[in-house]
Amino acid sequence: MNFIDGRYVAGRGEAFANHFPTTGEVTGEIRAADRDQVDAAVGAAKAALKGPWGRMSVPERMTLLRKLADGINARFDEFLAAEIRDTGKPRSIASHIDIPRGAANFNVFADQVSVLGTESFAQPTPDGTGALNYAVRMPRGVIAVICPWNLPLLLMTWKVAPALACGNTVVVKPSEETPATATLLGEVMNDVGIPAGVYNVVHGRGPGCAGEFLTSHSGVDGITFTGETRTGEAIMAAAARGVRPVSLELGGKNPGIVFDDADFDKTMEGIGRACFANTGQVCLGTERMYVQRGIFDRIAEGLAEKARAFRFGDPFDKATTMGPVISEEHRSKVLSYYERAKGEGATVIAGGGVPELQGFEGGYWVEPTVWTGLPESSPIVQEEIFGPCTHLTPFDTEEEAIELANASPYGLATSIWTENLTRGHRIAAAVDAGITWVNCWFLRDLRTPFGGSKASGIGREGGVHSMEFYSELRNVCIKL
Ligand code: NAD
Ligand code: 6OD
Repeated sequence: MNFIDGRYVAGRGEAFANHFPTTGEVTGEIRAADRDQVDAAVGAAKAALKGPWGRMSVPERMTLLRKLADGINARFDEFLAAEIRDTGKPRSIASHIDIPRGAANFNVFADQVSVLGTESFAQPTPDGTGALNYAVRMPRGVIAVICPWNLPLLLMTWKVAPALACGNTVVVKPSEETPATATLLGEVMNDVGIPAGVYNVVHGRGPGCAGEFLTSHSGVDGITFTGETRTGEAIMAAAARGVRPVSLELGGKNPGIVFDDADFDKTMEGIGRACFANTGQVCLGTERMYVQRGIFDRIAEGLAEKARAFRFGDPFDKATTMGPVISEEHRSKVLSYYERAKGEGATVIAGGGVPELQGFEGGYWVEPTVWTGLPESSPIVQEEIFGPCTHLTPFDTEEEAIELANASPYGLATSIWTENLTRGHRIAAAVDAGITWVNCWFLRDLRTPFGGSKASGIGREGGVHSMEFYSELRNVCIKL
């Protein structure tokens, strides 16, 4: 159901089936919002800016944000089940990452807005009186939030929380693959007393559907998007009409760099997650590994062992450690790269196919896969696959590793594995990436700038950087 102006309404647009990726079975029908319903959602969000929400003090908004975090935690199991049914991800992941972070985002941005200041300048004027300049921070207005399917609640609240903290209202368009948690959050919004129209959800696909109706709507004052780079280009073009600000968190083909002196066990634990966590469907994941020649064989074999050790199955079962990919369509895409790698003569050191799973034959399963032996020009090494797979290339010198890492149109994230921290700092400065981890991966401090370089995005969110995007500074000059 769409959630517009505080009420659930059936969509009047296209209807399509929602699937459980673990088995492929149909779990429900999604009725997309049509253009009029998107218009109604934007209208409700616009009107809410002028209602009680627009008059609320920062402490009042902070209190509501904290209640949202508490509200998610109070219904943790419902959010967990909804996320698992939409994505098929194991509960070990959803219960440790998706749902806790979905709640934590509201607390973090409640904290952030509490210390948000502006600048002021006082100086004499030639007539001897002086002038005081001060900046005031205003919400931008109605923010369109367009989200992907890989970490649905986490990535949606990562944008909704700071947008609300700054006093905006939002219209969310979740991925058509994962509508459930955004919908459920509407109930929590009502329960904690968020005024109607502040949080709206419209469902549907992107091009020619709810996504495009929303981003092209003239009532939208800013657009924040997480998803593929190509979609980001379309959204940026839509935002150009009306000169609306955009924040784009896009795709990646992230390199990991392992040096001979790396701590083997810690590196294996880290790169095992970086390559395979969430079935490889993490934008920060490592699909290109560069490994110094002296440790190459050990790392390759260690990673292959990790790949072989995953347990597939029912995501609600605590023993399951890897789920399927999100959809039949995405599986076809991932498997097309698996076939291509074989065709190009890759050495497949683990996986490369589809696991045989009794009882889950209709699900969208792929094997975690490790390759070596392809040239850097191969699409396997150049293009974002977004599956549980990685290609390993040996290198000899630090300079060579930097050159290989940077030979990509993307620049989202990298991880560097070495016990020589001087080298860690040096390489961090030389690699084109918005986020560099040294001897860790996806270790998050939500106050830090998060975003990509090159084709991986525009802008930074996180901490004060989110506040900058979701508010506008206006200057006032007073002649004293
Ligand atoms: P996607 O770009 O296909 O879709 C994302 C969202 O955009 C969906 O809600 C979709 O319906 C909507 N959309 C598609 N076309 C649109 C259009 N023309 N106008 C308006 N909305 C439109 O991405 P996905 O397949 O859902 O997610 C996977 C991608 O997201 C990967 O490329 C991944 O790297 C990227 N991603 C990036 C980050 C990051 O922080 N940089 C985080 C997660 C995922
Ligand atoms: O941790 C986050 O805040 C974040 N935006 C993670 C993105 C993960 C991409 O798949």
